Amino acid sequence: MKILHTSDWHLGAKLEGVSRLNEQEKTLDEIVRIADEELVDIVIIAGDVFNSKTPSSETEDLFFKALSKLSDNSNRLIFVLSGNHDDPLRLSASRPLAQKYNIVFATGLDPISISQTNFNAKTRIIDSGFGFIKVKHGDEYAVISYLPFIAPNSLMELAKTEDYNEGVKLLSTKASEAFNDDSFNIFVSHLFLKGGAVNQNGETLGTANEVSVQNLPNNAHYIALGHLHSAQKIGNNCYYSGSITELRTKDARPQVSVITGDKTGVLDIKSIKLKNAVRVREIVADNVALAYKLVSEEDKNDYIYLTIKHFDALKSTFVRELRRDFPNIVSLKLVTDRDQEIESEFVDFKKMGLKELFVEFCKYQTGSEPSEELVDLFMKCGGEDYDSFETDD
Ligand SMILES: [Mn+2]
Repeated sequence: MKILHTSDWHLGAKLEGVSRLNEQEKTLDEIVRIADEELVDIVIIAGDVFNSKTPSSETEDLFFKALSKLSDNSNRLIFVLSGNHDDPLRLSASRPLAQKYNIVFATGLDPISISQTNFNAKTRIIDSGFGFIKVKHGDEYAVISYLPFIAPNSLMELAKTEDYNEGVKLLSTKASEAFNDDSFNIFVSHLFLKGGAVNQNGETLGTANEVSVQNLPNNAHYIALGHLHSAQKIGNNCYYSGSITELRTKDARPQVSVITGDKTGVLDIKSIKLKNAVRVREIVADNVALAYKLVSEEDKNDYIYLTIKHFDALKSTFVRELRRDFPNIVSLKLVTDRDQEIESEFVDFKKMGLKELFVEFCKYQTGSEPSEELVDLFMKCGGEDYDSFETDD
């Protein structure tokens, strides 16, 4: 059986206000081609389908079109897990319709109803229960057990424990009781694994909600994870496929993983780079002339974060030329010698108050300014009650 593992699509994500929907559409087409060429039977999307809990209709449209192409006329099973960026209810709104097309949304642990399943599909669900589905493909079987992203407090409540790690262990162990000798056993989750690197430089980030490898089901043949954006292996069998879009300057080159396995375990793992994913580069230059040279040596399709370290204000016309000739520069920081002050031509969110930030957020989401009433209402509510997950991965 062949599985394509991908995660962190972050559809609708923008880079300094620049839309990346066209790029993401091309990347998704590339993933469809890979699934076809590699004769993939099951596609696993391990969370963070969308960048926002309220994706635009354009973004949702892109997602549904991609699912429909990926499903190979319902013969391929598509398993979608919700991540911390997804709204579980919104993500699974199309569940009754999707199931007929062999698309499964795992947004909670309650057994998924399989009554609407297309039993004629080449790869199809034959059983489901608490946190798992069982899949049949020819005379082979796979069990997919899963733990979608659940906010730490709710997860601990659900597992009846006061320790997050313990909660993850209890729930994922229970879901994985369905693993069987006759099946390829896969566990899917969206979480921060201890020791995981947050970028291609291998930097790690200790957080309160990181999970130790030993708390994930040790009887899984393959553990398919989402949340960290650089592809990596942790422990014996835990894999992050990484994001399909470079979202920050230090993100690794996007890829997907194709896993071949059977009831004896993993037979082969292949990493396939996504060529349509645009690179996000960071360039630091001493002066304007050097900046011009360095940027011109880069691919014009790459996005560039440029810093000029010794900027001479008298040469600001050169900056205008730079911007004109290289529209792919998405961020420009100018440091002058006199005071080492960083000037930026772009909006600096860090310097904004809550009210300004809210206005910017509304413009980003809807494309227009919010009404005064809405801004007032937001400020009255405090506007700070947002359930974040410590990192924005
Ligand atoms: Mn993510």
